[in-house]
Amino acid sequence: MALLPILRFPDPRLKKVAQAVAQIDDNIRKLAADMAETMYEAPGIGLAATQVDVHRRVVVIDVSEEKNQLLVFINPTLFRCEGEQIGEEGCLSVPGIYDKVERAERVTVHYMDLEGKQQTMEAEGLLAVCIQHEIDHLNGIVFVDHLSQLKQGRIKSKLAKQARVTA
Ligand code: K1U
Ligand code: ZN
Repeated sequence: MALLPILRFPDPRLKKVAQAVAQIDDNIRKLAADMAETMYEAPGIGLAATQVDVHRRVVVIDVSEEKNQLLVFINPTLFRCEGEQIGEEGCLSVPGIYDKVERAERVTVHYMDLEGKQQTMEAEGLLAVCIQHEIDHLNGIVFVDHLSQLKQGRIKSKLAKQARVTA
């Protein structure tokens, strides 16, 4: 397995729309394993392939306390969204920035598992938020795109300042 470098906002590659996976092969299995290792090491509760500059529709998530409930979603699509919740989000591509985003409270997601079987999952709360956040990444959307232009400008300045300090 390998740790993968994570793209930082506002890298334009985060805006690419990922392509569907036609078939699960060794490349996709290795990508999912490397993404899981990268997510756990960061640490984070989710990661989309877009964030590691691979533009395929692959997502890994683990919202468990013990970090032992890895979920791998291939070609996830939101089938049903119900209710609303507003919660604080972070993003491994936007380090140190947290802000409130409105999301659906409950979602039904269709996806393929690593065996190539079509699956349906119902999720609510943090898992539902994380699924929506990661599918946004596959569509080239970062959580800060849900914030006002004013906030986006402030976040870009803050990240540029951080980058100068760490350079
Ligand atoms: O997609 C990502 O960048 C991962 C992101 C997922 C996410 C977090 C919060 C709300 C929605 C989606 C993260 O994992 S940010 C880091 C984080 O939330 C966290 C880190 C350590 C422990 C617990 C949470
Ligand atoms: Zn993110």
